Amino acid sequence: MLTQVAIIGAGPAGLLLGAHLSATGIDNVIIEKQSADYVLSRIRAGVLESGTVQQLRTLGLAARIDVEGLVHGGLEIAFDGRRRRIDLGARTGGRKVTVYGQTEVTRDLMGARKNSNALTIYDADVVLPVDFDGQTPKVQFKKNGQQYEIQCDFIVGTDGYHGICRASVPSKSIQEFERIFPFAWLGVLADVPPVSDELIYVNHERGFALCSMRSPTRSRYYLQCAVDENSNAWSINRFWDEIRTRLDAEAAARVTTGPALEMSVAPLRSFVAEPLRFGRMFLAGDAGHIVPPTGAKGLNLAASDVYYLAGALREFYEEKSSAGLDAYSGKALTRVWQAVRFSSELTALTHRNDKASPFDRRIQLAELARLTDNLSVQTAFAESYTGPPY
Ligand code: RFL
Ligand code: PHB
Repeated sequence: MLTQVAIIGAGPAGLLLGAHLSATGIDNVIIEKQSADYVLSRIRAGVLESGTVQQLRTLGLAARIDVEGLVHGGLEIAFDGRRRRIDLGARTGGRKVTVYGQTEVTRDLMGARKNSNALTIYDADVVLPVDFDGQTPKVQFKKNGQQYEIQCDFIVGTDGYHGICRASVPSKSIQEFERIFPFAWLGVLADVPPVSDELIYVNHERGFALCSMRSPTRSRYYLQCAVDENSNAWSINRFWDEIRTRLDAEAAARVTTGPALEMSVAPLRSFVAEPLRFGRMFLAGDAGHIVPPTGAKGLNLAASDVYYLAGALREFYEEKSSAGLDAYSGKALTRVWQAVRFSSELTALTHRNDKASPFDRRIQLAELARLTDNLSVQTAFAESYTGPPY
């Protein structure tokens, strides 16, 4: 097989890149190790920056998001028994975020790809990027026991944190930066109305909590828990009790409980690989970097990487210029480190740290008061939360 760009991984990063390339007539193939149904069964992100939504709109893929997406102009931060609103729109000259599940973004992208001629190979085994340090890179894989090879101009690794692309780079050519947080999130998805129209980020002595949503009838809640927490040890009633305990009385009284559609534990980690280019192979999305979910940046960074890379590939094919490809890694990493900084800071601000002294706890509360009382601090927060323009 022959193609111009071989994309490894059909998560949101791979599918969005495929959509951009197909829209500019660049031939591309996506190779995914899971089935399409499995990819759609993963419950993940929920908050989209306007740049992410704008990309889907430009590609003509926002019909559903424009109807079903919930545009949020603010959020609440709860601590010390009180709740304070941050007006994202007012602090940023009108920038807002859209609550729309990653599952739905993926479904929209998959649907569009199905209607185009672009090839997606699901259930591929032993996927391997090879010869990306030379002029003729290839992707090898097995499907139904048969071996295949795709020759291409470029390989893009959008195969997530555990993928094969970053792992295929010789260790001397890559530098990795990592921070593992000493806690995790226990998440529940439930078909109950959200506690509020906007998200509530809660700092409580017992640990962080987050009240989020997917629609007016579907809620997403998270509780800070131990890294080795076993979700089987949690009944849904225990979960709801703990959510109510971490909320103030007024908000707690508004929590609607119900059975869990999904309950799972996610670790919190920051990770960045540098660079994001190795000869004719590029990394984008979680394959190159991970942030703790607190700042809702992971999917949005995957989208900004793809925006830069798609533009660079278009420039390469249409204008015969490599300048964009040469600049990709630096440009993407600049934005990535800003998001890593923001996500780490917001995690430290909102989570319980068992090693914190009473002094540290007082500083944390003072920081929270500074954020919620001071408009210039809110402006800096709101700019990061809504995402700087590309
Ligand atoms: P993905 O989604 O992991 O997709 C990678 C794809 O590659 C496939 N793959 C392979 N394919 C072929 N060969 C191999 N060897 C392969 N190895 C892997 C995988 O099967 C998969 O289909 O990465 P991508 O596309 O870069 O997308 C990144 C996002 O999924 C991720 O950053 C977000 O979900 C992070 N995240 C959030 N991001 C936000 O922007 N806003 C949020 O509100 C938000 N909330 C979250 C989150 C992540 C969470 N978890 C579970 C870590 C909340 C949670 C709880
Ligand atoms: C979610 O709805 O899954 C979500 C929302 C906001 C975050 C993280 C996750 O900061």
